[in-house]
Amino acid sequence: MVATDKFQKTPETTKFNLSAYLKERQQLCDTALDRAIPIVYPEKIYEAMRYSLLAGGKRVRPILCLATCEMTGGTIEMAMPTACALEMIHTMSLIHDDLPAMDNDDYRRGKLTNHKIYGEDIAILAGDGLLAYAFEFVATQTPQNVARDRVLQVVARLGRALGAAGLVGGQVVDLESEGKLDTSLETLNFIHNHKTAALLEACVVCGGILTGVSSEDLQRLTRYAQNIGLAFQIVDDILDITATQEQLGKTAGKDLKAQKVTYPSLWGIEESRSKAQQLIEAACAELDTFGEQAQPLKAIAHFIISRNH
Ligand code: GRG
Repeated sequence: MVATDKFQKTPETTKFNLSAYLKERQQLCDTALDRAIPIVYPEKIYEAMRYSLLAGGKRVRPILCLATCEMTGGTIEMAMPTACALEMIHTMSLIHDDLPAMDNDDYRRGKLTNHKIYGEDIAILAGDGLLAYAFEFVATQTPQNVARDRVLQVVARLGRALGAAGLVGGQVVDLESEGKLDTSLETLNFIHNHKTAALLEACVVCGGILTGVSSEDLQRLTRYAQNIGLAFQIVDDILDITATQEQLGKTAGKDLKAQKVTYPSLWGIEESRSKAQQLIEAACAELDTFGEQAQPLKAIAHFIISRNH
């Protein structure tokens, strides 16, 4: 897809073509991820890592990172290693989330889960391999025109987003809340701010760190990302009820079965949709200061609530 396709000229204005943009970016990310992990000895672990990493997926996280870097004056080349690392980290979290000791799921991204193909031992190690390699990849592959102190900041942000202060912490509280139908909205927000929004925030913030944005702009990017992060999860909860296994590429209706409190179970589907819409509007307002350049990030925010998978 050529870059000029991203903007369709209309008489009054320049309209952003999100589907062409997403298709182009998904292809760029898929190619970079494919090249990032060649198969060498011991082949089994590289095959297991690649199985889940290249199984499809919307690539929302790397695309957010690339889009933020470009919006703030950087290039795709500057951000691609960080974008790939974010997708490696996201994929490893999906592999571990699907394990019998966690959510125990058989399908992910329309395919059998990693442990169903390679066994639990290799699936755990495939996740570990992707996690470790993500950090190595950012540190060694980010081009030299990005100052090393920025790379160091990215590494620190990634570590914080993943550990007990981020994904791991959110997952722990999520596991503890299973079967507890009296889980409060405060706890639900804690789970999803950590389990889902923290990584989405890291995607956007790291894109800005790579170009050295001001602390004010970093605050704006953070608020944009936190809002889209929560909206993303609200939509995820709605889709778990309304979408089919074919659309989702994973088992549908899992939250109800696991007796999990979700946004729709607290607010109902319509109210949840309207809250997600409000969050997206608030997110986009944070980017007004970036003018026309913010079109991709604003369009991605709207995609997050209009998606059906
Ligand atoms: C990070 C060290 C470390 C361990 C992982 C298992 C775990 C700890 C955390 C669970 C994180 C998790 C699975 C959160 C759910 C996030 C979410 C909404 C995933 C779905 O994302 P999509 O829709 O999926 O972007 P695709 O397949 O399109 O990428």
